[in-house]
Amino acid sequence: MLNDDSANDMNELIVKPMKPRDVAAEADTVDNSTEANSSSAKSNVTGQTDTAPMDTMQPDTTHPDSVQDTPATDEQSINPREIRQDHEQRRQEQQQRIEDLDPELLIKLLHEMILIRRFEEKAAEAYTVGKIGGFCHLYIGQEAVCVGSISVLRPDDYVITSYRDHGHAISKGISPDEVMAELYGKRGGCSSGKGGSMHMFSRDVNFLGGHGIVGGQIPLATGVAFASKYRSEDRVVLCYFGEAAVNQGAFHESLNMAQLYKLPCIYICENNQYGMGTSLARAMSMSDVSNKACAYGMASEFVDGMDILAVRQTTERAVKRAREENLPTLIEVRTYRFMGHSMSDPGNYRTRAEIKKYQERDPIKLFTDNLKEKNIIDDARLKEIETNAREIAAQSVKFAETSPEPDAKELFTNIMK
Ligand SMILES: Cc1ncc(C[n+]2csc(CCOP(=O)(O)OP(=O)(O)O)c2C)c(N)n1
Ligand SMILES: [Mg+2]
Repeated sequence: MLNDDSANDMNELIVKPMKPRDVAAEADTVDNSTEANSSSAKSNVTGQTDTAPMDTMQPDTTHPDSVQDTPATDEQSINPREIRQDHEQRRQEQQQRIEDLDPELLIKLLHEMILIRRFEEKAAEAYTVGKIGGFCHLYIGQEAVCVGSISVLRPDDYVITSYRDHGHAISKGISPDEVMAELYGKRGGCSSGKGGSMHMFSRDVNFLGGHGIVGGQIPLATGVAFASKYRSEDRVVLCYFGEAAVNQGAFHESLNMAQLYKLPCIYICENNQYGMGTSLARAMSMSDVSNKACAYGMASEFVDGMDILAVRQTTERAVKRAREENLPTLIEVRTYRFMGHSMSDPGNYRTRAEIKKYQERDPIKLFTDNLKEKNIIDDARLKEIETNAREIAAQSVKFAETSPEPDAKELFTNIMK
């Protein structure tokens, strides 16, 4: 059990009743730290990830995006038996899903997750030395969500998300070069260097942003789904947002309209359990997000966001419902961000033990270990994937650094007059 007020908030949040499919999330009540040592030793892929950015980042606590809340809490108790059961269950569930899928697809999914991880580590480095300015919200820990869900889309389907958008942009098909150049504010960026981290955009690949207003993208997605239906295009919209956006009126108005008008929109709540420095339990009266769909008679699902194949399967069902029946779905994906809210977050509101517990469930590590166990990849192939991802990430930095600054006259283009 956790042992102070803020920790109790967290505990209350994670032991809420789950639907049968969600058993994996129930194990959040135990600490995995004993597993930490054995599991990180198993993988080269994530072993290098765990320490690098966490230790090198120096948060700017004077930044307006800096978050301060509850002070750090103590260690949590450990129940090795529950930890083993939890790990075993997660392992078995994903291995069953692996059996149903084409090995090359599985490898592609792993490659994409690793690429996004390495890309963001490079972005963090560049931010730390002042080459990237402004806001920068990393997605590290949540990669299974965008990669798993976007993998079931057609290229002409739409994706729209919040400011935590680097992973979604890459998954939807914007090149890492263009995403990195956008982070650098350079002309080669996908928004010509005028948007920065929070405003990735590409009409070519139907990626409609990158939005800084919490929940602002939800009514936009609803409108895009309306347009798709109105034009009989059978294109679906994946709309991502954090759990804090669920408290916005725009979320409720959008779900009501989407169900009423039968729109092909899939609302994906990436519940990483914190809105800046505030835990979900302190901000939401009824924290079962997927249940909120009941108020609108909408289909809903809850899924473990650390299992890429579970996310993929759930989204596949929702896409079918949207494409074939013009019906929306609310999906709650339980996930966790390993880094601060943004690069300026000193992270005083959660313990190292809590972060470590979730790092043990790293979606890349779970998937890598399972693919190895099922003989889909071996160490040599994994090394190849890792090397390739690092090369692409390094190349994106070169591209961004050599890309020209936007022309001064660009200050007066693409603005409302
Ligand atoms: C309308 C609005 N209110 C407040 C903010 C400041 N703000 C930026 S991010 C954030 C937290 C959002 O958390 P969540 O929706 O859970 O997404 P996460 O950052 O966890 O991905 C807040 C309150 C904002 N950008 N927009
Ligand atoms: Mg959140």
